[in-house]
Parts: sequence; structure tokens; C-alpha cells
Amino acid sequence: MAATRRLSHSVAVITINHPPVNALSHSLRRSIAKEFGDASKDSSIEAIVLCGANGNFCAGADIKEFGSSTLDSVSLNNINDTIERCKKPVVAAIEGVALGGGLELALSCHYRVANVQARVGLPEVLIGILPAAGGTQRLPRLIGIPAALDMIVRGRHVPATEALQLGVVDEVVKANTVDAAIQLARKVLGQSLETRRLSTSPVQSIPNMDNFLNTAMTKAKRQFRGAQAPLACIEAVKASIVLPFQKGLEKERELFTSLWSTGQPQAQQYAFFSEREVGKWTTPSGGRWDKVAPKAIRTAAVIGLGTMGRGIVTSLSKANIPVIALEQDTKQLDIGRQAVNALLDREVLKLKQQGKASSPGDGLGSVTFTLDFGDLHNVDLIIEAVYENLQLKKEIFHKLSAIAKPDAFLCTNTSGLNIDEIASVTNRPEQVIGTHFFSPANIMRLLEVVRGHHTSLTTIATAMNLGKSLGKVAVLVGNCPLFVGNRMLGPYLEQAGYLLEEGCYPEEVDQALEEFGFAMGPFRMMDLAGLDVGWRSRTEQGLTGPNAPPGFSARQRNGKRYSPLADMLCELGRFGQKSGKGWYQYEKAGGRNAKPDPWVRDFLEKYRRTHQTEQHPANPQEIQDRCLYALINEGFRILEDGIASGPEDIDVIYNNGYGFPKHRGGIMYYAATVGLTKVFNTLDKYSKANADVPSMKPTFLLKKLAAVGGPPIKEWRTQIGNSNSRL
Ligand code: 3H9
Repeated sequence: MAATRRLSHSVAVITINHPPVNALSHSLRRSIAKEFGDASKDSSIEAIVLCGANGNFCAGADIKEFGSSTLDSVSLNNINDTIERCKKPVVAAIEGVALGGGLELALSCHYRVANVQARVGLPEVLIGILPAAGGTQRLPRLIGIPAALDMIVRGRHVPATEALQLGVVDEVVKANTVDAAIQLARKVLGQSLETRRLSTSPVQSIPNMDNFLNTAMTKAKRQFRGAQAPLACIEAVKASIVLPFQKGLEKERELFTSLWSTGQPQAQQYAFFSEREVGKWTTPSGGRWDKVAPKAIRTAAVIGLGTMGRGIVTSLSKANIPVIALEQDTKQLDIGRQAVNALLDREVLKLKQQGKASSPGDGLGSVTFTLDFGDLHNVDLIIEAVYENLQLKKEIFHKLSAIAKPDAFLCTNTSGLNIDEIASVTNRPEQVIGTHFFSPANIMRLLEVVRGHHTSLTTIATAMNLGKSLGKVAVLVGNCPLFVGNRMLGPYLEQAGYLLEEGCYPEEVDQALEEFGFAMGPFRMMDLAGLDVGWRSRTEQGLTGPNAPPGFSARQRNGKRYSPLADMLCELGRFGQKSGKGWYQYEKAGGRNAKPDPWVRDFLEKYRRTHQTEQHPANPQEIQDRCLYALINEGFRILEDGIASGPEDIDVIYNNGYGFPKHRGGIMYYAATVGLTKVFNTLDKYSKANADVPSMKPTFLLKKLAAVGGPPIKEWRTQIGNSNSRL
């Protein structure tokens, strides 16, 4: 890892090299400082171009070094200052990404040339910090407060063409970025660099600046629910207006230090590395699926064009994979076609705005629609996305066995049915795998890849690799009813229901969990997903409805406590948003604005009287503890069962599929920060008082880890032992 220097027409080209993304580690910073110092002193050199090796300019500070003493010994701020002061023109040649400290480095250069495929941004907020090498002070001076605030607070990766419009870069080229930067450097030789030094430029004022910033702060508090980094970003940008540059830098550093003490950066950086970690997985025999070559997926098909199928088709097309979309009759096919085309139109628009498409279809895989299974005979991979009915799925897989080419992979988008049973009707169980997308599938980042008993490593590698090509974070899980995410929902929703029986109202439970940071509380989430989905499945299992055994009492199933409240709402046609009524009321069927419903209050009060349920309405802390500890306990049970290979897998799933607040790291990381002894004791106390709620009985693994003092999360895997070998 080093910066190297070569000469081209009296222009020094300094290349930053630290594979894979040129993160600015201590030794790389030292090397850049040296090469830059030498080049600026060398009288034969007239200008300097800064570029990156490995197809990237630079992804910013080396996150692994955060918290270590090496971070400040050659500070990026000093390097930026030296570059900006340089008397020779300095041009950044940006390929790939210039993110965080990488963009801060580029902002200290006098000019910036970007490749059309490049992305720039200050995404520090996404790892719990703020740009701390001048980004919050230089960017507002370059592009104005509103645009800078938007980039910094959202941490957006901005495509090169938009960066040009905003004024972040001076030139966008289709090829030979470094040559273009050299040319620009030569062109500006002799020109004054005064106006190009951002630290000395004024910040452009806007009318009602105070109002603007106050509104941004209020909005960020509402939107980011307890995350401190977005607020610190706004504070720092404000400093660029009210303080001189140097003082602004000091404020930036002060905010960085105080953020660090909240623990949120550590949690978010754990989440960042966990997302990358879940792709590195060891098989029971010591092999690694990520070392097994995936098969290329050149063509795909999707069966079923309901909400999930449409999203999956769009997602594949966005990844430039031609897709065949199949429905069962002309009417459904037409409805599906219209919906998919509308989604694709939006994608085309985005690509055009990014300068990546000039005519319809550019950059997108073609989509063809069919009613004929025979048309799928030659595709590489087929994803079944029909509704959750095991019999129907088995019929489809049986049919596919005969139609699909022998090496085609067969995937099911089931959200919880048995993969092995589906695979059992095929002639290739080793090529059958679960690909559980989350709705809307073209937007949600999570993909649960579910391995069946016979699924081969090549099939796993192919599905995981497909996930990456679709821009998703794919997590490999084992096969059990409901897999990981939905399985954990069970005990969580159970507790939410009991809280209502004991005196809380849906809005109180939701508020407590939203204040914790969840994107949505459990009742708003159920209303959004549709209450009827779970109800139909419980009816099919005979837990409720006409097939429920007569011996079932209203509030017990096989000796276990059962809350029938959700079933009762469904029996009254209250399915949530889709019917305009559920746990809340909505302005109309399909409405989104949840309002507490006096009818639900009356209904709950009547229910409590009828069943004489013990009343002790929980306070927000108890609501959080009961719901969150239910999730944690099930997480440990999943680890014990070997369904997820480590706590990181569970955290990635919950953060990306279930709206868990990333600034808390993940649900299992949260357990570690609370302390496993406390979690164990609370669960133990609850379960001793509620023997009919077995889901809250502390798991053996939790007990074992609590008994050794609750080790740091990184050490859990060794304690889990071989229980993840099933994967
Ligand atoms: C910062 O700059 C602070 C400054 O303001 C002030 C400082 C004083 N450091 O994601 P990938 C690794 S904060 C260390 O799989 P992709 C990553 O772990 C930084 N390592 O590839 C992985 O390692 P491995 C602000 C990093 O192509 C490998 O690179 N910058 C860093 O899908 C490949 O990564 C950011 O927040 C890093 N900065 O996506 C950018 N970045 O192979 C964070 C990556 O061992 N990075 N690695 O698993 C990203 O957003 C994506 O990684 C990127 C590439 C878009 C760059």
C-alpha cells in the first residue's frame, strides 16, 4: 500500500494504491504526504494529478483504523491543507468512487475531473460519524448549503453527471480520466488558483438561513429517530456559515469526538462490516462458498406477477439480466405487464438522469411476458413468486423439472415454506434454493438465501452472487419454518398482542418501539403488510377458524398462551391498510395515514372485560424490553438451531429487512450492549411468571453466554461451537 509517482509532460501523477478501495490507512496517508511534498518541491514539475489505482479514486478513511491511535498521526486535514495551499495546480482524476475522506481529498484539489461511471459522496453519516477532514466546511463553500446538506445528511453516493450539475466536479469524461486531468492541469497553468481554494471561498447565503437549518434539524430528528450523526452533520454545516474556516474545522472535530462517545459509530461500523462478513462463510467440510465459482446468470424467468414477482422482475432487469415473466392467465399477465412497465419507466428515467441511458432499454435487461411454461426451457435461473401455498409451489416445481434445461437453477421466493419439500418433487434438488426477497423487491436490500438439505455449494454461490449483482445484501440461512427474519417476528408480535390484552393500545406500543428507533412499530407494520396474510396461514394450520379443534380455549393453544385479537380483527374484515381499517383507521382502503381508532379502543376494552385479563399497562421501557428481548431470545434459538451462522447474519437481516435502527448495530449487537446477564435475568423472571409463554424461556445459548459474563459479540461464534454446521 503506497502512493506512487510518475511524470507525464511535466505533470506529476500521484496514484493512491491500497486494494481494494484505496482506503486512507495511516501508511497510505504518510506515503501520499511524502509524494505530494516531493512533487510540490520539484522545480521540474508544473502541476500535479491525484488519482487512484484499482479503478477507484478512494473510499475514504480506513474504517478499520477508527478508534486506534494511528488515525491522527498523519492527519488527512494536514494533507488536505497542504494540497490546497500548493502553488501548482492540483487536479483530482476520479474513477470508481470518491467517498468520505476520498472526496475530502478531492475537494482540497483545485480541480476535479470525473469518469462518467464514477460516484462521489460524503457517506460518513451511514457509519455513524460526520465528514471530519473538512468535508462539512468545503462542500457548502463549493455547492451551497442546501445541496451540501442534502449530500452530507443523507450520505448519498452522487453519480458523476449529477455531481457535474451540482458543481462538485468540473468535468465529466467517458474514458481516459487521468489523461483528461493531465490536460486540464496543463490548460490552467499560469492561472490564479485563489478562487479554487475552497477554504478561502465564502459560503453563499440563502434567504431565511436560520429557518432552513432549523427545519432541517426538526426533519432529521423525526426521520432518523435517535441517530446522532445526521444531527451532528447539520451542526457542522451550520458552522461553515457562522464560523471562519479554521474554527469550522475545529467544530467538525469536536462533533466527531462527541459522536464517538455515544457508541453509535461503533454500532454502525459493526453493521457495515457485518454486511460484508455475511458473504464469507465456511462450510461444515471447511470449504467456503465464496470460494466456489458461481455460475453466470445470463437469463432468468419469474413465475407470478403479484407484488413480489413484479419487484423481482424489475430488480433482475435493473441488473441488466433479460427476464421472461410468466403469469397464469391473460388478465393477470396484462395487469402484471402494466405494473412492471411502470416500474421500469421509473428506472429508465433515473438512468437518463445519470447519463447512463439515452434510449428506452439502455442499461436494462429486456422483459418479455408469457403464459407458456415452455418459453422457460432455456433460461439459466427461474424464480417462482406465486402466493404462499405449498401444494401450488410443488406443482410448479414439478412442472419446471420437466421443462427447465438440466443446469438451470430453480429458486422459490417463499417466505417460510419448507425448501426441502419443494425440492423433493424436482429431478435436481441440489439446484433448488430459496431466494426470499422483501417487499418491494426492487427497492429492499435484503435477500435471505435459504439452503435446503441437498442444495449444492455451486447453487449457493450462484444465488449469493446473484444477490450481489442485484445490489442486495444476501444472507445465507438454513431451512426451517419462516427462516430467520419472519421466525423472529413470531415471539415479537406475540408480546405486542399480550401488551394489548394487559392494557396498552396499539399506538402506545408502536410509539415506544419507534422511539427506540424502529422504522415502524409492530401494529403499523402489520397493517402495512396485511393482517390477512398471517390469519390465512393460522387458519390453514388449524390455529384459528372453523378447523381449530373444539378443545382450544379462546386464549390458549396446546397449553400455550395465545392472543386471538388479530384473528378477531380479520374476522371483521379489518385487514389493515388494504381495507382502510386494521389496528388503526385510514382515510380510505389503501390509505397510508394511520390514525388511532376509537373503535379499536372499545374493542380492546370489551375484550379485556370479557376475558377478565389482568390489567397492568406497560410503560415504554417495559414495552421495549419485552418486545426486544423476545426478538433476542429467538435470535439465540436460531443460532442454537444452526439456522443462521452467526449473530452478524441475524443483525444484517433485521437491519435491512425489518427496519431495525442501524445506529444500534443490530438486534444481537444491542443485546451485547445491554449485557447478556441483564437480558437473561429479565427473560428468566418473565418466563417464571408466565410458564405458558415458552418463547420467552431463556435459551441455553443465552444462559451459557450470560454465565461467562456476556463476552463481546465477536467472541460468540466460538461459544456457539459447531451449532452453525448445519449451514
Ligand atoms: C471517512 O472517510 C472519514 C473522514 O471524513 C475523516 C477521517 C478523519 N475502510 O463494500 P465492498 C472494504 S469514513 C476500510 O464489499 P463494493 C470492505 O470492508 C469512510 N475498508 O465493495 C471490503 O473488505 P473485504 C467514508 C473498506 O464494491 C472491501 O473494501 N467512506 C472501506 O460493493 C470491498 O468493499 C465510506 O463510508 C473503508 N473506507 O463497494 C465508504 N470501504 O473485502 C464505505 C470499503 O475485506 N465503503 N472497505 O470484505 C463503501 O461504501 C463500499 O465499500 C464501496 C465499495 C462503495 C467503496
